[in-house]
Amino acid sequence: MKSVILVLIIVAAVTQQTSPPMSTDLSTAITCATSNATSVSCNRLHRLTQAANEMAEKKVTEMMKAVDKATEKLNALNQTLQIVIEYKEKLAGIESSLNTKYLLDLMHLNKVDREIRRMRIIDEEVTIKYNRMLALETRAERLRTKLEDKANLDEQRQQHQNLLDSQHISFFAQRTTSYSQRNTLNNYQINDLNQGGAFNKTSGIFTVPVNGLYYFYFTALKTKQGLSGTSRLTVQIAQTSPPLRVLAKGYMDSSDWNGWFSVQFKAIANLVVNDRIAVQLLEGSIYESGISGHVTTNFGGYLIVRL
Ligand SMILES: *[C@@H]1O[C@H](CO)[C@@H](O)[C@H](O)[C@H]1NC(C)=O
Ligand SMILES: *[C@@H]1O[C@H](CO)[C@@H](O)[C@H](O)[C@H]1NC(C)=O
Ligand SMILES: *[C@H]1O[C@H](CO)[C@@H](O)[C@H](O)[C@H]1NC(C)=O
Repeated sequence: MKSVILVLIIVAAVTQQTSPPMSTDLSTAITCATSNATSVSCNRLHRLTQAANEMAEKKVTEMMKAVDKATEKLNALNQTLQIVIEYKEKLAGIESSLNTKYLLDLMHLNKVDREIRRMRIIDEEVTIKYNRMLALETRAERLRTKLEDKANLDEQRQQHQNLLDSQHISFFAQRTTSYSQRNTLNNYQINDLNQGGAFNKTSGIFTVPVNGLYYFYFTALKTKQGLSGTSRLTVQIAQTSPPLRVLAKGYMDSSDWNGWFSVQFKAIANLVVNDRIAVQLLEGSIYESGISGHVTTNFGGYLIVRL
């Protein structure tokens, strides 16, 4: 009964626009429902009811379809939502890893920062060391200059020393016995001074050790005519290394029996290494008493200056 009324209401609603006013149809429906009428109006009502049922079924079907569609859409949305959720999770994961990476980067940056600061310190140290090196170089340069100056000074000093050295080439020799050989005066018995060792007292020869200007001197006593047989005495200082070159000569001629005459001469000569200088007796004889402390024959010389 209830469902019939509902159907009627639905029919009434559906047919509202095309049918006659509701009051007529509603009364007819109630009549047809209560009395088992088979009237024309009831048949019409029946047909209407059927049509309404069909339409309702159709509507229900449509609604079900709509519900299905809505469900599909909901599912699709749910899927989308799931995807979104997954994305969100993924994003969260990415964010987390990004955070981790950020922290790592921050640590790395801190490290880099520390490194930069350290390098700046090193850089400053390098600068300081570089400046120090420059200062040292300047000092080294000054020292070099000083050393050069010192070397120059040393050279000058050496030259000066040479001048002093020149005083160390000198000799003085004496004979203690008479001599009458026509020869180079040799065998000097006394030779206390022989700086530089250039004089050979055995041969009586002075061998020039360095180029330079030399001074020589000779002194001897002429033997009396009565003892030597001649009144003459001739001696000379000569460069005996050939060719012979006479540097100085002393000559004495006295017939006086009792007189004692000393012959003296000296020479300055510019000589070169290995020149040989000696005294030669050319004539007469040289006297020596042989008494100790009474020596009258001497030959000496020295380097004045190197040339
Ligand atoms: C959405 O989908 C998930 C799994 O795919 C399911 O667990 C959940 O119940 C669904 N939600 C709705 C409202 O359908
Ligand atoms: C000195 O002269 C003598 C005689 O000529 C010679 O025998 C001797 O070797 C010479 N001495 C030196 C050191 O040359
Ligand atoms: C209505 O009529 C039908 C046959 O047309 C019958 O079967 C039914 O019993 C009747 N009902 C009433 C209440 O008269």
